Amino acid sequence: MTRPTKASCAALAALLASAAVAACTRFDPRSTPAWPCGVGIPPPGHVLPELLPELRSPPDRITLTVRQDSNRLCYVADGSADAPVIRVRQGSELTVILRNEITDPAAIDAVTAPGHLRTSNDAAPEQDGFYRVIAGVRHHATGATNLHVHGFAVPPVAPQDEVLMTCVDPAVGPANCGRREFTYHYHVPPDMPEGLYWYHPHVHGEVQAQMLMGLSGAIVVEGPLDDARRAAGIAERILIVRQTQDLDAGKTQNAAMTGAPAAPPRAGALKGAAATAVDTAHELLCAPNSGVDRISLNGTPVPIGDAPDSALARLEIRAGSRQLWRILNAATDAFLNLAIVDQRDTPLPLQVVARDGAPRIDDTGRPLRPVPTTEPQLVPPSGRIEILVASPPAGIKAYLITRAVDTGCAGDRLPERRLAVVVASSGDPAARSTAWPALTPRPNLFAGLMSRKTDRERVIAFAEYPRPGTEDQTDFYIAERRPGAVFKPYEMGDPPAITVQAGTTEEWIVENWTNELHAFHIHQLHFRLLEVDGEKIADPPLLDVVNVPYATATGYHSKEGPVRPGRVRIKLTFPEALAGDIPFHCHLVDHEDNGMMAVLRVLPETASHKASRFLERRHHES
Ligand SMILES: [Cu+2]
Repeated sequence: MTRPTKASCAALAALLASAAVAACTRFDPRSTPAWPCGVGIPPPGHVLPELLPELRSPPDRITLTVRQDSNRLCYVADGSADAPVIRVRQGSELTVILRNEITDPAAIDAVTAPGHLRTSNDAAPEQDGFYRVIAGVRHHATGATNLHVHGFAVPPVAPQDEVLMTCVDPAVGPANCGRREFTYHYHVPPDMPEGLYWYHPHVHGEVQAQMLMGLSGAIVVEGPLDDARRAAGIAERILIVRQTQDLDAGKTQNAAMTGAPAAPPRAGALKGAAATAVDTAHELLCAPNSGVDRISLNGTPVPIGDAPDSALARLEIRAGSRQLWRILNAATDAFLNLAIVDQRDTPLPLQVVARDGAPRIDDTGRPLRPVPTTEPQLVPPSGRIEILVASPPAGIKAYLITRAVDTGCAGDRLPERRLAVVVASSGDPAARSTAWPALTPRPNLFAGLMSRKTDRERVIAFAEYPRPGTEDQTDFYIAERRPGAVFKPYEMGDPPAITVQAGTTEEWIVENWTNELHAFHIHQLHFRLLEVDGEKIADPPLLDVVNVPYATATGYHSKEGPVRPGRVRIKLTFPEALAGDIPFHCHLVDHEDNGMMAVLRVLPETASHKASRFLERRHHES
């Protein structure tokens, strides 16, 4: 097959003619010197390639090479630039050799380059009683990359999931990391929940750019549930939603406010008092939102607005049977709100069996029976959902859609979109009505969390302020609220914001003081979600990322202004096996890159602490 030259392709595409574009887009993921990230775009319904242990030699080893083709980046494995699904077994070893062959860091920098303002932004002023706000500075992309295995309960220590110090240098550009290749060795714990995880780069400051350019892939961690599922005849699909564009990258939004300006602090009353309040008067304002960002499903662009069914993935389910769909939201800032509907938009039931790689189980490890629901399922950026989908009734065409999401007045526009057509494939008369396998309870690493005593409660706040100066950019903050706290955007090398002892258990109230949604994520740990905006959650789910509702304007004035923050309450424990420096951050990665990140240090349990916990337990039991 002769391939079109890069120049002719670009020129033809630019000059119009859909036929010419089609000729240029014949999909071939082979990575070659001329086409490092392959050529063309995958056709709708593209099935992702898999790297199974039995196909690897040696079976526990994978090489991922990051290659670049102007403004695209790709993970190349076995010569293919189509990021592979990595499948591992609970309790097994996984080795990933990461090579960096990035040739043009400036192209990465350009993806999130800020615009320039005509009038400069002021810094948030210092005021008695309010947390001091320190401005951030722009990070220039270096082309260094690394690998985060999102959701993995492995230590935050090299050569496992360490992202604060471990990186690999580009082929061309600065050599800050001191190496162009790094070998990660992960010991997947036998009691890590089985389900859908994923990998992506985590070099602070350029995560968004590298992900938008193409770097992300799925990991399936298998265990006995998968054996039972296969035995029950339930087929599986892996669907990855990526984002390929962020129209607001680098842009500060400015317009009218949500509510009235904050009441000025009463002079004298707060004079000299330690800061205890969030300044809402100088926060980032509402934004009249521009366009709609592009997303893709398994690499195929998802249309905006009406599109023929032929532009969508066609997902067939054998009549009378069910499939397990493992769906990853690898978008940089787009939320998904998934539903399956018929042609008249009537929702069809689906069953949620897992979230964020954790099957739905109670605190003792007993599986919760999947319940059919027609409610749309919100999946924040980086979240995963695993659902059982029944074949549509005969003659009914269904759609996998994402419902519109209200992201707040400073957030992005997320209209409803169709992702795929769902049809029953014609008859296998012997089709069994497949039932989700019932399993014997198997406590995982986070079992028993709910019954543990809470040792401490903390309040963590999200805030965002326009960055002072004429660069069109925003500073984002995550900070523990304590008297005298200072809000400072995270920079590499910053000391830990919070230090805890391994073996302790805490509840965190995460507050959102901004006009848009944020997604709280913590590495290494799954937590239980207890409350959202004061409402208790039934069967608190085990998650590694949670949406935090935006703040709302209220009539009343407090010191913090006429604003009530969005709030979630989570419970988390810090296993000894995961001791180390654990990042937590917003997973709208532009926010993370621009400061909304911090580090939790988990100290190994001391002998005396262990002894006192033992005595405490004995006391409880007696
Ligand atoms: Cu955020």
